[in-house]
Amino acid sequence: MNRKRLLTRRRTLLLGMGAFTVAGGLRHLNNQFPEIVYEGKDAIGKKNFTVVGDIPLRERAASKGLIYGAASSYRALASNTDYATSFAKECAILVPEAQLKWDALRPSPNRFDFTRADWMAKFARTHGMLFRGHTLVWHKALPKWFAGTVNKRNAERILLEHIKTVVGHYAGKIHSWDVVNEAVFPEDGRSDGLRNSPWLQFLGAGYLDIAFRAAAEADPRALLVYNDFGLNYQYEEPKRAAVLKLLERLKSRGSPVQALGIQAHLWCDNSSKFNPKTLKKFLREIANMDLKILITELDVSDKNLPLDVSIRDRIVAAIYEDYLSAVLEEPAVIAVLTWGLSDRYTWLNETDSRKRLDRSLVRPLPLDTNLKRKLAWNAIARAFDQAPKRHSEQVKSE
Ligand code: 9MR
Repeated sequence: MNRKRLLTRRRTLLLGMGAFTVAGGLRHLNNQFPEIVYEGKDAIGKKNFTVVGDIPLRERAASKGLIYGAASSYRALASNTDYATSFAKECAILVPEAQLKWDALRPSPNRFDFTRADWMAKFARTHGMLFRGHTLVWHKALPKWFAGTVNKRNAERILLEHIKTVVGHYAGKIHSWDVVNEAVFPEDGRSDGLRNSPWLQFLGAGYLDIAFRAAAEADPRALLVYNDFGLNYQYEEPKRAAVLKLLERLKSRGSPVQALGIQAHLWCDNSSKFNPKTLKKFLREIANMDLKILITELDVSDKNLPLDVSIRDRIVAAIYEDYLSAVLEEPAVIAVLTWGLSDRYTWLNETDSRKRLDRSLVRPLPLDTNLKRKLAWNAIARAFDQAPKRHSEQVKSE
């Protein structure tokens, strides 16, 4: 359906007390309930998201040369066997949601604790899943001791030691590493678009080169990824431009970045629309730099949607399908990971919940809290089923 028809077929959802149409926006009615208009394909309409068969997502993806998987916490996998079973059934790759971050691995400046991360690596191996690393360099999830210990004089040594130890620990056993996470933040006002993070303050822009080189040295087989958010929506053009600039700079200096990770935490409101054309053009530009692309943290927040679960699930599913069918047209996209698998375990219930709205739980992921497949699962399955087939040599794996 073309854009014009899409607009004319726009469906309006009216909530709360009053009713008025918002052209392309979300507005609060006397601070009560928001009104949403989602202009995606048949979002609230007739579409029933039919899927053929009950083949799990990992197999549907694999049949197209794609990898599907998800993030999980250690606690969820280790404490809930039904969840662990669903995870192994649906996912071909596991990324620890927190257990490979500095605050998890570094209880003190001189000690590394791999206990939980190793448990997860073993879980992945036991169930024939790839294992993915997140993340070596980030301005968040730093241990308490970091601020009082790391400074301009020792930052390079400490960073190199961290990368050598952690990447070395999983060398040959890991699919890919988010070497640097979220280093671009045009809002900080620098001409190169880089975030004014502690690493930048200690080491200058060269910290990214240092990190990618050290990671390549510690594990020449892992795919080395630059990972970031804010790359999908139309208004995020400055961030896309700054990320492209960063990747070009890294490549021109011979730093071994091999892929872009696009987080894709999506949400539902009309000011946040993605334009498939713009998005695909960006993906092509990345691919033309000889980089692979991974969708690393996909989920769809329903916090602005009405209480009615059936409406929420349809809109969330429509966004999954619209987004994935656009990005999977780009052959350089080799993997899709959702940031969680079941609504029972999602960061959005902690940080972006409906607490101030109606206190209901959010439903951003493919399985519900009882591990039942939702329309979002159907939408992902449909997008994989429709995706063009990749050539197997494009997918780097163990
Ligand atoms: O989902 C993660 C949450 O459980 C952690 O508390 C938090 C801090 O470590 O990180 C969350 O994951 C983030 C990811 O590491 C980077 N992109 C944004 C994710 C959601 O905040």
